[in-house]
Amino acid sequence: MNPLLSYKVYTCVTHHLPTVFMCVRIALVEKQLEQTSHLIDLSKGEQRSKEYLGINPNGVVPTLVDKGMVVIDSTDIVNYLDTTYEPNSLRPDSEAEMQAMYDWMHMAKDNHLSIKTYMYYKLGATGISEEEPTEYRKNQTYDKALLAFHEHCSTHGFSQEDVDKATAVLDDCFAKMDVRLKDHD
Ligand SMILES: N[C@@H](CCC(=O)N[C@@H](CS)C(=O)NCC(=O)O)C(=O)O
Repeated sequence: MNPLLSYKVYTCVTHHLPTVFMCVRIALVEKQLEQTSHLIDLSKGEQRSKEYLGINPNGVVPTLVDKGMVVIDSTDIVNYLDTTYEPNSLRPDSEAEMQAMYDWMHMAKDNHLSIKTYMYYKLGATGISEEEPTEYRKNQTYDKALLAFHEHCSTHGFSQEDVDKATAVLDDCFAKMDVRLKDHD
């Protein structure tokens, strides 16, 4: 059995707390759930180890392992926690607001590669090293767009045009957030 299946939440060692983990952490606290964190060192590429790819085929954090159930992607983790555990529902009451909640969650998922493009460019990150792509390509069979992102990043890097496109997606998202937050606390 993959030894990582005995832990609970996989997060990462960074100098900042990634938003993808922050929302999972907030959900865990709201749902009054204990957690055991296991740190994955992104700077050492631990997220692409064979064992970690065995529980999260995308090779990213966070991952939740709950009673043998593996959930990947922060939005699905939050949704799983909220629908599985009773106290303090995180969901709105009306159908319309529920739909809006899912639209925001899907947008967060859809914007992921734009956020990554922007971050990698700004941080000058190279992602996968020259030796890694073959293994990663063999093991990461789940998210083709993410695979293409890493391959593009390790072979060409990002151009100003790539970053401008990513920035436009994020600007659009922030503009929608401004509208939504205008009349809400
Ligand atoms: N859509 C994913 C994104 C996860 C993600 O990209 N996590 C970053 C940390 S902020 C990561 O693991 N990066 C490592 C890498 O790209 O190799 C989620 O919401 O869980």
